[in-house]
Amino acid sequence: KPHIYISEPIPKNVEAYLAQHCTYEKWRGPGKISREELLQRVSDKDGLLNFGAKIDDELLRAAPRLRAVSNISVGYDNFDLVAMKERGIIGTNTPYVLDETVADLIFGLMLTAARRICELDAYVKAGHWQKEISKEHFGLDVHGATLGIIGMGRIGEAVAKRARFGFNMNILYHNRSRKPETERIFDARYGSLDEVLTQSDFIVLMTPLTESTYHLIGAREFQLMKSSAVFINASRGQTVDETALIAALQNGEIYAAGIDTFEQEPTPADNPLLRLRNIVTLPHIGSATLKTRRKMAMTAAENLVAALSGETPPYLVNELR
Ligand code: 8YV
Repeated sequence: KPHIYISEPIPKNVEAYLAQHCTYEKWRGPGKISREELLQRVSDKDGLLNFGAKIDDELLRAAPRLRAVSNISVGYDNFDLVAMKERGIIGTNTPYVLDETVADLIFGLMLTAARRICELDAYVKAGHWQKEISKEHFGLDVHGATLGIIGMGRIGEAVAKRARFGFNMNILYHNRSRKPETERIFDARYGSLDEVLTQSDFIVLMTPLTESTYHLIGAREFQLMKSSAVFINASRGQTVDETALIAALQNGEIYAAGIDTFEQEPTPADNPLLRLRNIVTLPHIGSATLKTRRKMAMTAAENLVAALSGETPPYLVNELR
């Protein structure tokens, strides 16, 4: 049986499934496994069930027997694809199971930022609601507005579905390639990046992090946005220049933002972004419902078992095919 390392607590049924096919060691906490500990633990393993750790030369050198890394995530920007390919390491992810859950959260951020839900919740709880609420507390409508989606993958489409059919929004999108079927279903219009930035009331960034999307949204892009725009990022923090986001929110270049991901995670407590009124912040929980995280763990386990038994895993990442 292959010997694997489980670097994150997983549901019992997933562990039981893995036990049928592999021998394993697992991280028992407390907290997240440190880099040093992980490097030690993988030294005699054939496979790794991974939660966000960087899979690079350093780790691969520390793990001479390693044959497969299975991410419990759809994103795989943590894979050094060149280093993995060189050594023939199999890399897998967990698409599909989290699309609707992440889209729910994105909608939550849109509504929360536009209607100022967190800000006004804090206002009421602080006992400030002593007089009538007035214009200075009012927000923006989500329904009927124009939504610009940058990165029309599966999650982008799940957002478009909610926007088009639940909120009667007009959909504009930018993507590496045009998607005729998506345009037909959601009555969506394709535009250049700049067209999406200038014409949208809500901008949802949902691209994977790659060399070409690093800081895709920076000072120039925020300046192109409407001053009434609401910007949402639930992809990866590094797709946005966080310093430029802070400036845009402070200078009124945009109305508000909602973000689930930061350039550095966990974000430092003294990040100036956290002092701003017009931003809603979350600790990277896009896929974090009990049900979806269970499904992601099982999908990742199935990927790993298949990879280590010589089959093509269900979700081998494209670049490593
Ligand atoms: C992950 C995510 O759970 O799937 C992704 O890409 O961002 C989350 O759902 C998180 O990145 C941990 O690896």
